[in-house]
Amino acid sequence: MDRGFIDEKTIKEAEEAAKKLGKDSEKYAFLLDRLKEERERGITINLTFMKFETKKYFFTIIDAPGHRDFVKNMITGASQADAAILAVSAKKGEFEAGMSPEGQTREHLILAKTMGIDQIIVAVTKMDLTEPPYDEKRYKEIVDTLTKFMKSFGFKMDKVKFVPVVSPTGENITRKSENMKWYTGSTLEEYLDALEMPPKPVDKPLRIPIQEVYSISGVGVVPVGRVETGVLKVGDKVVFMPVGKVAEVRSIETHHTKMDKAEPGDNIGFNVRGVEKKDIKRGDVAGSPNAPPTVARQGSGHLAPDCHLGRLHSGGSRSYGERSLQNLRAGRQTGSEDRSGGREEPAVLEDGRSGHSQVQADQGPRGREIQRVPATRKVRHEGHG
Ligand SMILES: Nc1nc2c(ncn2[C@@H]2O[C@H](COP(=O)(O)OP(=O)(O)OP(=O)(O)O)[C@@H](O)[C@H]2O)c(=O)[nH]1
Ligand SMILES: [Mg+2]
Repeated sequence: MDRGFIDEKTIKEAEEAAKKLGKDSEKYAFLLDRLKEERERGITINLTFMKFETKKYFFTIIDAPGHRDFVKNMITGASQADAAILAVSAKKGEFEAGMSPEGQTREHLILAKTMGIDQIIVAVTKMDLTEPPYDEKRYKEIVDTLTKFMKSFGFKMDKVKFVPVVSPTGENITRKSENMKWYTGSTLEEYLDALEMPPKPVDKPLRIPIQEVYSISGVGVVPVGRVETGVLKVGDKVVFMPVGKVAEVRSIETHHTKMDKAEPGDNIGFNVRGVEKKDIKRGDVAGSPNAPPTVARQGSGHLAPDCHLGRLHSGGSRSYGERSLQNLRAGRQTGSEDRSGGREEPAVLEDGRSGHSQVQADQGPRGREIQRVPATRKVRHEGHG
């Protein structure tokens, strides 16, 4: 807001909605939380994408939910991020809750690491609500606890920054705080500018994992996703896998701005002619018909069962709502990063551990001959898997 990327009208609208619900203190949260349920419950549910520019970069902010009920959306958001800002409350009891065994701060750090995000800016928020306010000792305690935990989880701490902030007033976000003279580090905005830009693999074949598909009246089908590799241009033909349908790209947009081509890292919506909305789904991948995304029934990868799923057995099976991961069958685990320095090929990957597994889909990827699993089905635990 301090940088003028949110217009007056949007700010007014958020303020009024907050007033109406008697939640004046949440007017800024309402800028990103726009669903009725989000505003009533005072939590983020959906992902919100918003553009933002610093002196150095054009950012897409992905606001992701912290609440554990919506962790699936958080994972989708994290999968598209190059870096993360983790907001951690300094308020008495709130930090402790986040770091408890079931806590959300703990879970978000584990997920960020699992999704390959190593650049993290930890914003220690609510510094105005510490006892006493703006307490340096409380900040240091939080930094120490998080540093220990993150180190044990394999984060390289030279890529992790900590900054004490007060969100509603913007202290240490866009300007140094008068109330925290003891803090000598950079502002959050300066840390954003110091992030390292990941390489842009423009020479690789086009791959756009689809996050959502819209059908907009007067426009047509608009898949949304982030370009991971390659380049997409207006007029190009694209193929959506696994359905295998080819379509033509009529326009590309990022944050309501038209563009002629999109490159790795760009979050885009692109209007296509030649497919229907029902043909494509979250989790599908768009690519060039000359070098289409391949579809496999078997593969190997680094798996990290999290506390929602529990243990993962060799030979166990598990089904997922997202059909790209239907009924994974864990094969032999070929390695392990068991933090207790455990066995090479354990039969079970426990919660909190990770290891290389060979996996196989019981059903083939979705084709016309294969029954579709309803998208709303929750992650389910089968047998003892
Ligand atoms: N006093 C004070 N209040 C804050 C600060 N940061 C956030 N809040 C308040 O805390 C409440 C929750 O803030 P949100 O921005 O919704 O928190 P969030 O992390 O996005 O929450 P989820 O998206 O639901 O995980 C709101 O009422 C904010 O105004 C702060 O630094 N100081
Ligand atoms: Mg939120």
